[in-house]
Amino acid sequence: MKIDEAIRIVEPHLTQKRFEHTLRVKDTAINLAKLYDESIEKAELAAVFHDYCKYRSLDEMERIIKTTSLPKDLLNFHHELWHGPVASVLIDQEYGIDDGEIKQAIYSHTTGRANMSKLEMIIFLADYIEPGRDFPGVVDVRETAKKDLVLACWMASKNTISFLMKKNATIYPDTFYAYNDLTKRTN
Ligand code: DGI
Ligand code: FE
Ligand code: FE
Ligand code: FE
Repeated sequence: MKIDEAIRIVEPHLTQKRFEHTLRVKDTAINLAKLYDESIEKAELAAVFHDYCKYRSLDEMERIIKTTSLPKDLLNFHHELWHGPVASVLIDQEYGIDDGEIKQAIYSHTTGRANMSKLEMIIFLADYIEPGRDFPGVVDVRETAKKDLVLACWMASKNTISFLMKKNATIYPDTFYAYNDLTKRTN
C-alpha cells in the first residue's frame, strides 16, 4: 500500500491530535530506519497504522481479541494495551496488509516484547520519542536514539515501567519481557 493511501485511511479514525502524533511517529520512524538501515517503506507504513485502533470501542476490541488468535490474557489487563494487537489483525482483514514484520511492529508498539526485531524497536522507540512527547527523560532517550537503538529502547522501557509502578498500574508480561531482554542486549 502507498503511504498516501494509508494516511487517508487512518486519518478519519483518529482525533486531530492523534493524527498529528501519527505523522510525527512516521517521520521519526523514517529517520530511525535510515539511521539503522531498515526498510523505510515498512517503517512508515507500520508507523502510520500503529494507532489505527486507538479509538475503537472496548466492545469491538474485546470481540476481536476473543474471536481471533490474539492472546486472551490481554483482556485481564488495561484496555490501553489492546489497540496495537487489534490493529495488527484489522489491517490485514480490512486492507490485506499481511506483512508479518509490519503487523508485529504494530502489535508490540505499546509494550515491546522479548526479541524485538529492528523494525519493532524502531516503531516502539519512534512512538516514545516523537517530537511532541514530553515524558520525563525523553530528551536523553532522543539523544541516545541517534547512537544506539537497543540502548534507547531499553531506556524507554525502563522509564515506562517506572512510570507504571509509580501509578500502581498492573504491568503486562511483555512489558517486562521487553525490559529484561533489552537489558541483556545492552552491555
Ligand atoms: O498509543 P500511544 O499513546 O501513542 O502510546 P502507547 O501505545 O505506547 O501507549 C502508551 C500507554 O500505555 C502509556 O500510558 C503506558 C501504557 N503502557 C505500556 N505498557 C503498559 C502500559 N499500561 C499498563 N497498564 N500496563 C503495561 O504493561
Ligand atoms: Fe499506541
Ligand atoms: Fe509507546
Ligand atoms: Fe502512538
